[in-house]
Amino acid sequence: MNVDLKEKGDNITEETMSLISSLPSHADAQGKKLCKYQGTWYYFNILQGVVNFQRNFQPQDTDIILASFPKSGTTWLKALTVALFERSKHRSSSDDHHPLLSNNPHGIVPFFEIDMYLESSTPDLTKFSSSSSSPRVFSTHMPLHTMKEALKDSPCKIVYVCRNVKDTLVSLWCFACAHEKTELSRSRLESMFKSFCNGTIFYGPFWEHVLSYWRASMENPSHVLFMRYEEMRSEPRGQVKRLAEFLGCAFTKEEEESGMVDKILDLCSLRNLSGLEVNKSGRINTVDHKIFFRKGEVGDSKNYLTPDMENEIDMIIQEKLQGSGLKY
Ligand code: PAP
Repeated sequence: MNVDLKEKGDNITEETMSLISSLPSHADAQGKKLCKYQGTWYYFNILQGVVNFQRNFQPQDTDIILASFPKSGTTWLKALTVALFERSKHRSSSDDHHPLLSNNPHGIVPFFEIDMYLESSTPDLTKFSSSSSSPRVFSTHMPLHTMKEALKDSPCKIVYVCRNVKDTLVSLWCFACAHEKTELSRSRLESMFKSFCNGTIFYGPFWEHVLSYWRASMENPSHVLFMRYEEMRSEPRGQVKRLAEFLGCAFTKEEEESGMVDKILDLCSLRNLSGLEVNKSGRINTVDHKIFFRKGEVGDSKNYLTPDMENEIDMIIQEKLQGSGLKY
């Protein structure tokens, strides 16, 4: 076993270390090591979370899994899903007991591999109740093929949110710099751009990720819902209604007439969530809640990527998605 693979503070078992030593690996521009497992690049500690999840997760038929490539709208999707299921319990969005007012969406809907299964192979799932009004809701950045065996043909519902690749890349860069409390540096953007394009970025290749969910949504639309961040921005009412229908909690006519759709959208808006005390000052793991909220603008990448960078990404995506029916 190669002990050098082990990074300080990581909870990696001997067995996983031995697995890692058999996998392709590389270091990112910061020197942090990643390995390629089942077609996807993971930091070593996160791979432990993936393996723990694969071995131990027991799905329930009513489970809901919110999936995404990082920086594609996960926080928003989590908030909307929580708000949809909580709406019967909280008539008013200013209700002090609403979970979104006292917790960040990531604290309410944990990631399998980054939160729940990172430190423990058998996390306590008892706090996740499943009742007819609120099923268990989890999230992940893993591609669908990595979850397939663990889900054991469960009819659980999976919602995938996808975002324009260039905006995703810029959002990732801004997040990384904010997390490390460094200035936005061009060299950092360029190195992330390279690993994004050659597929070696954390959770990459992007195209494999998005295609795993896209194909499943085409084959089985009642199992996988494919959403787009840009459509959520441009027609939020239609998209939140679509989400509610898929989740089995469609808005009633009375709810629509009473303005419930807009109430949920207001509660979950970037402006509202980022202004809440819990999101201005709290943190989850080592991440300040506030850095999950930035601009939320469609097309913001234009302000940072050069035309050459944009062309290169466009060409790669066009080539990789060819024939899939998925368009950007
Ligand atoms: P994650 O992968 O770390 O969970 P994720 O929430 O997927 O991050 O993506 C963050 C992006 O969503 C940020 O985009 P930006 O960097 O281009 O601004 C963030 O601003 C945006 N975002 C967060 N919350 C919301 C929200 N409530 N509505 C719209 N966009 C949001």
